[in-house]
Amino acid sequence: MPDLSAVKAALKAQEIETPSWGYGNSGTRFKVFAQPGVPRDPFEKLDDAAQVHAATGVAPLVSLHIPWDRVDDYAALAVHAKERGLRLGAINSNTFQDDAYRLGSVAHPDPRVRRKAVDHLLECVDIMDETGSRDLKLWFADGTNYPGQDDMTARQERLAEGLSEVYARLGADQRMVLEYKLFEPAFYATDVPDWGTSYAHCLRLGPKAKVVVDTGHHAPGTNIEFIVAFLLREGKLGAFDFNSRFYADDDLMVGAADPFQLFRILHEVAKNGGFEKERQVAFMLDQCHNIEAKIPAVIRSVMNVQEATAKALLVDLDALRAAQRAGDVLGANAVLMDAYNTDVRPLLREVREEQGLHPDPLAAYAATGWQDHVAATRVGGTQAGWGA
Ligand code: LRH
Ligand code: MN
Ligand code: MN
Repeated sequence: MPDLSAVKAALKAQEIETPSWGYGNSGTRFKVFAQPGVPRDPFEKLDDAAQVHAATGVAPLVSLHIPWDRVDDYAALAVHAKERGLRLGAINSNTFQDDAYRLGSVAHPDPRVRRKAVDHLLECVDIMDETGSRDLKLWFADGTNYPGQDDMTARQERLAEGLSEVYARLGADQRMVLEYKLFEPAFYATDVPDWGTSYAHCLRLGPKAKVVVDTGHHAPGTNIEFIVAFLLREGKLGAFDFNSRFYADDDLMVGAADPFQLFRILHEVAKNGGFEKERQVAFMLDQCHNIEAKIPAVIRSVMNVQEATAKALLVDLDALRAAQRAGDVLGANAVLMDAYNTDVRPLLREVREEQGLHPDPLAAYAATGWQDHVAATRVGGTQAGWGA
């Protein structure tokens, strides 16, 4: 059986990164429902993220999205974070919301548009220098809608060229993490559609380039844990963008749609050493809260990741391996299911109490009165960034 004190230590050491855009108003292309008290600028987003960290104790990092989180003074933003016990996490680039990007960004046929896109990515690295962020997170909306629209091979060439220019600009401790997505907004061919494409680019770029697995970016039925296991084996898993999906890139709370899938993913992480700090796997959320209250939704998401992590850490690996060696199909499956079916909530309550935290993060947050405070004092909250 796994050593319970080691499980607890791992749970206490876990760091989950929350997205600045999860605190802002968001919606679908049909409607954005504004909520009272939503942050009006990146400083206030950090104030909200600090509430999540205070309640859970495991969410000290916040990802930024540029230009949604553009400020005059990033060093001041980093100080603001530090004063609240937070650190600035990944800098997410945005090469998808400008009119110039109609035919793509780094893979665009026009070199002037490619220059603009690469310049934006370089600016993001400048921002990382100021915020102390380790990761540049890249996702490209690039692709084509119609067969024949552009040359797929030429687009790969342009993408590789842009990436290598940005890679060369990274500092010694900085990384580039490349996200893939099968669909949307391009509907015929996406330029980085899958982990294999991302992996191939990262491999050519070098050790500072790694793959991001966004759990909402696959075809239905994809075995995401296989991808995770493969990338960990190759030392190429850089980060997760956690969220849940029922249909497409739904960006719902992680662990809401399929907690079993989240467990299976985190089991591969646990088994393959992915929770070890030296592996530098970033556990980020990438989700939006369109109709539910935002801060409690982020807290719930953090708790869902913690619960799935606890279950993954409770898998009896000795028993699992013995059953696997013996060819005991049902026995091996039962070992996994035993861990998954364990109610880990009492364990997590204990872990939190040992950390000096309230055992119930949602109750802890509700008791702060923060929601009423911000609803009364913040007028005119900003949108998360899209859906206007
Ligand atoms: C693209 C994506 C990517 C973006 C974020 C807002 O679908 O997952 O990570 O930066 O959404
Ligand atoms: Mn994402
Ligand atoms: Mn997405």
